[in-house]
Amino acid sequence: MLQGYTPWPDEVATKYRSNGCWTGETFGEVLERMATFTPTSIALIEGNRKVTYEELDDRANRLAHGFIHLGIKKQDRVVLQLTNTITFFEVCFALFRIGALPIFSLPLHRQTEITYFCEHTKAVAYVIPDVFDRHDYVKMAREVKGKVNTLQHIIVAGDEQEFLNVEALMSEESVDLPNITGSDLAFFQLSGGSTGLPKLIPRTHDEYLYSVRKSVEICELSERTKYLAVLPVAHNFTMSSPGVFGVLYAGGCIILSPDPSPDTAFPLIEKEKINFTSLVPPLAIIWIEAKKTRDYDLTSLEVIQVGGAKCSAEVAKKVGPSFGCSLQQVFGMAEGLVNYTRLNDADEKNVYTQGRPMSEFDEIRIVDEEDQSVAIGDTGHLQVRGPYTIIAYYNAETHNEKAFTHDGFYRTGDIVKQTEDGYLIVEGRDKDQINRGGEKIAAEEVENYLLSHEDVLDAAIVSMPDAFLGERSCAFIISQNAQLTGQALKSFLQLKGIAAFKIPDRFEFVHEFPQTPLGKVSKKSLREIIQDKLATKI
Ligand code: J2J
Repeated sequence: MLQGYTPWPDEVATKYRSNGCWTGETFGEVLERMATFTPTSIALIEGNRKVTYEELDDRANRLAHGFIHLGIKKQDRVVLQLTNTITFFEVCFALFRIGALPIFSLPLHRQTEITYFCEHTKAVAYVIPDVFDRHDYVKMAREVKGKVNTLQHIIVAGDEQEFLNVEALMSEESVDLPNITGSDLAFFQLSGGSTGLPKLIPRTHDEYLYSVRKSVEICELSERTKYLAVLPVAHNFTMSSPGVFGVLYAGGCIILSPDPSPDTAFPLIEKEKINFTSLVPPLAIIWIEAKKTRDYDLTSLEVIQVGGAKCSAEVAKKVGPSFGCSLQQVFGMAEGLVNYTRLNDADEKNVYTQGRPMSEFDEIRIVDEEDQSVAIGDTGHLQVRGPYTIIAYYNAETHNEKAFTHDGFYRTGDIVKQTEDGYLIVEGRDKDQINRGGEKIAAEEVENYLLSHEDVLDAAIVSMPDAFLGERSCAFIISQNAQLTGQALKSFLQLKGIAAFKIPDRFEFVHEFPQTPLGKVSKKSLREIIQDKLATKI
């Protein structure tokens, strides 16, 4: 058993097996099955390159053999930071086949985050593109490798320089692959987080495949699905709700978009006759606007999902009419629970709610400050337990005590209310997080980076409302250096190497922070201060 991983209690596992949620199948087996049933169907399209199910299966196998030759073993951790490419899938399924555990980092993560993922998991390998979006990942990997002594292999898709090339690792020489079962760990997802450093979410084949299978059913994916992946495939939404894994499970075709802009995505929709895609709310706004002035045939679109952050009713109302398709709201989390509006729901549901839990085995509770259930229709804190919601983060004992209840419910940190017929409406959040158009920022993480600046005495980050992104971040700073500027702090954070979306949008220099009656920093008051300033345009 991997140290730091809390396995499912036996009685819970037995329950989810006997009620049919967990089938024992693994991701490696799913691909093998699809390669047998639909060998010549196209699984993936990236630019002019197309890969069939049989080819994907074969290349994942050859890479699995290559990884074994390299010495990567079952349960070894591998930080995977690939973009929306076919290679992502080859590496991913190769790792699944040998039971090594990918940590799905995002393309925007930089050396501070990657170093942490590698150190925290004692990763043996790190897989990267050479250059993407003008960022040199090889250079970054060199720096990370210099700091992390467990890291043995840097594997590059593209110009590998002194490191290893993915393509060259593909091996014809067959070796025995380890036995992988449904209850084995499959990978780690990243939590949006609220405290300290990002938390890692361990997922088994059983639980994740259940969420994929259920999502496929609800979203009605089939071999005729043509899914455009515009958001990063490594994110839980794009990966499994129903996402790219859902498409592969259903035998459909994934079209990989290198970026989410309408100028890239619209021509792909026209050319490949895309019928399903997933967006975050700000992207939906951009697409709606762009549609007015661009003349592409987008009539193949059947469903546009919007999730990751609250979709305002004004935007939600426009999606269907703008694209002549259905809107599906998705309210999910990498920790588990996913809610969908259903494809045959009335407009009112699609526009005003964030959907309802996907599984009849999802147990949700909406509670007050004392963990007591509130009446239906009242607002409260959302807690959840179920067949695909984790019961503990990896290696985070102290945090787990707070994040989960004694009876195994996950405290989502979301404030919601429920309609009579079980639909959820997201009203807010009690976690110390900023949701910047779907990208999550853990306030404390960024505060700690700021506190490492010699002139910063204290830092507090809060959200400020934004018409486009929903929220942006504002850092309140206490410093004795009157010369210190927001720009200097931005450059400091950039140099430190953190994802760009975490860099505060605005800095406010103050002499003290407002306090709560208990003497803690009152983030509520800080939010009010910045809201007032924005309202008066200071
Ligand atoms: C309001 N808040 C939302 C929504 C997520 C599917 C879809 C999204 C995610 C995701 C995901 C929201 N309205 N529609 O993993 O499988 C906020 C909530 C939630 C947090 C989780 C999936 N959809 N949110 O966004 O782990 O605060 O997952 O707890 O990144 O995003 O963020 P994340």
